[in-house]
Amino acid sequence: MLTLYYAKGSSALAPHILLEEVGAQYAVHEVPIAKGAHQEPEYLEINPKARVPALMTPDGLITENPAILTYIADTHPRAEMFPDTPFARAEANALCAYLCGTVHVAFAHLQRGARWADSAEAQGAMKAKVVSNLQACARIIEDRHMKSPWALGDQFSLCDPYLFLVPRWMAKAGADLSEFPKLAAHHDAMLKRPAVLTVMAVHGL
Ligand SMILES: N[C@@H](CCC(=O)N[C@@H](CS)C(=O)NCC(=O)O)C(=O)O
Repeated sequence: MLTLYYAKGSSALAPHILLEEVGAQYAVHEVPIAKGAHQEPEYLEINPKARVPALMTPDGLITENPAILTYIADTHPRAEMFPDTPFARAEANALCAYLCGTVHVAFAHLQRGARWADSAEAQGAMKAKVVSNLQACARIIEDRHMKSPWALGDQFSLCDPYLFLVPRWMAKAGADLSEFPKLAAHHDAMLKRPAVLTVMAVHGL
C-alpha cells in the first residue's frame, strides 16, 4: 500500500492526480502546512525535510516530486505514464527537473523568502521578482518544453499533473497566463479530467 502525505492545494496535487490517473491503491494522510503540522515531531520522523509531498512505499519513503512521480509511473507500467525511448524519457526528466529545481523555487520566493534572507527588505526584494521570474519560466516551458495537447505531445504522461501546478503558481503570484496559450489550454484540458476533479475535491479546490 502507498500512502501520500499531502497538504491541501500544495504541490502534492501532482502525485495525488497521478495516483488517481494510474488507478493506484493508495491512502492519503493530510499534513496541514498552514497549521505547522509539517514541523511537528510526528511528521519530522517520517520526513525530516518538513515538506510535502512524501510517498510511503513498501520499500520506504520517497520525497521530491520528480522521484515520486517516476515511482508511481514505474510501478504502474500499464498506465504508460513514462515514455519508453531514451530521448523522450530525457525530455520528461528535463521538464520535471525544471519544475522542481527552478519553477517551484521561483514561486517559493513569494511566501518562503525567510529561507534565503532574514531582513524584511531582502525578502521584499525577492518577492518583487516572483512575477517576472515565473513569466520567464513560463516562456521557457511554452517555447522549449511543451508540446500539445499534453506536455510531451499526444500521450498524457507523468509530466502533466506536475505542469498543472504552473498556472496555479502563476495565479497565486498574480502572473498573467494569457501570453502562454499552450499552458492555458493544458490547464483547461486538465480541469476536464475525472482524476483531476476527484483530487481537486479532496483538496477543497
Ligand atoms: N522539492 C520539493 C519541494 C516540496 C515543497 O517545497 N513543498 C511545499 C508545499 S508545495 C512545502 O512542503 N512547504 C512547506 C515549507 O516550505 O515549510 C518537491 O518537489 O517535492
